[in-house]
Amino acid sequence: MLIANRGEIALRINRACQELGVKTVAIFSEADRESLHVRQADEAFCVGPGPVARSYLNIPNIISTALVTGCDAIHPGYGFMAENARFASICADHGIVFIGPKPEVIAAMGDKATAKRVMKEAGVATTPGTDILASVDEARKAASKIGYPVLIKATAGGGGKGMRVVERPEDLERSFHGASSEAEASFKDGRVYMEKLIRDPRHIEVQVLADEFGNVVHLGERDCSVQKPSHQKLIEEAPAPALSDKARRALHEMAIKACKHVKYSNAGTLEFLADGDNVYFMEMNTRIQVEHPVTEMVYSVDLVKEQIRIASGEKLGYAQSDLALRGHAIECRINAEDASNNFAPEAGTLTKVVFPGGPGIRVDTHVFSGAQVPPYYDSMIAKIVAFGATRDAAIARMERALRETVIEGVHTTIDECLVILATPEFRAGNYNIGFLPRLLETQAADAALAAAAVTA
Ligand code: MV4
Repeated sequence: MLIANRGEIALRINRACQELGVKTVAIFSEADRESLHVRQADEAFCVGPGPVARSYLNIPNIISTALVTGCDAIHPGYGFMAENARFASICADHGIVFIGPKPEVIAAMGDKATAKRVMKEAGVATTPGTDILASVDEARKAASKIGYPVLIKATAGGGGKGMRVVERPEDLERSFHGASSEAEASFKDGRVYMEKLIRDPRHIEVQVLADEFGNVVHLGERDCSVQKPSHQKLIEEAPAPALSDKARRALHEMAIKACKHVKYSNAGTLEFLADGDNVYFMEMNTRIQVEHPVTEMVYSVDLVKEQIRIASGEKLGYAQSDLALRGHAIECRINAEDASNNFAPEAGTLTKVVFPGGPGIRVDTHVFSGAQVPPYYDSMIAKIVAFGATRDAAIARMERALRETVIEGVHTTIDECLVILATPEFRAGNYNIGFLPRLLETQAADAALAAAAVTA
């Protein structure tokens, strides 16, 4: 198998392959020559210089490496090629198995308005709203029918690009054109649609596994509401701490129904917004996600091994009733970023690195003392995952593990994670997508006051 990725997920995939007895081929950029994923794979080939467009996104170089080394399959990980339907079909054209769902399913879920329409057909709850809007006029009519505030979203979007909140009719025209031109500039697709704005929802996602014979299981949900103002997740946990049994069951059932409807195969995640016990489908991610380890810990599964088994044509070896949730797991993302400076990424040498251990702790990372953090890629350098019999036990373990961790040479998100874990809101499980942005505002105001006091 060729691993078309870098960093911790490349190591994660390599580990699954080693355990399954599958030989691996790593690819790397010139900036990643000394990286761990290169050393741990059975073979490794350079596919280009540091910038992603010339290496990890370089389709001809990746495909020729797979062909020259005789690979049967490519695992894309997350990011880069993971949700690229064209790449998946190029793999198929060359007789290489792409580890993920079929290209048509990737394409359908990648178009957010299409995904929503398909999910609605499947009987999944969606946010009140429209399909693609043809004009400002149509948008105006839709908004008065839905009721303000509304949200204009880019169909090619996801992650918040090309999204505008519209509070009042007089702002509609400007927001419609703003969202559309941002979408055109980012995705070369300016089409937008509209939804009712859900204020301060929680972001809850359901993990699914589906084989190529129509068998589908869910592996519960994760709460990923602790997000930076840039929509990047910082802390995730499983199960979601504040959800009624009824809402939880509805989420799981909708996820299964959705997968059967679209004939989904391989691992996937359905993202929902939760407003109290009302849940609405938002997007589907057709890949393994960064936060998959929290699910692995509470369901005792290896999601990457399952992906490989499914892609090689095996049936799921278990039914829903064989899967049981046990305990609680929390993940903190350790990024090479300055949390006190809008999480500005930092590149450089990690002069000292010591990771935590002990009961219930899992560390997924590709870095070590002396490793370089190149400037070209995502700033995440490690994921620390804590398991406990209860949520309180998992939190206590996470705090202990974060305090054991030493990373010198760059700023990291460790201290910010400790601040979050100590808040009454997080401890009570009482947080939503507005929580971290509000906490950061408070921290910035406190810092300004402290600076003023020093000056005085
Ligand atoms: C929403 C929403 C409120 N109401 N849709 C943000 C990124 C994109 N994937 C969808 N997003 C949202 N869609 C409606 N109808 C609020 C967000 C949102 C958000 C969602 C999940 C996690 C963090 C978020 C931060 C800001 C806004």
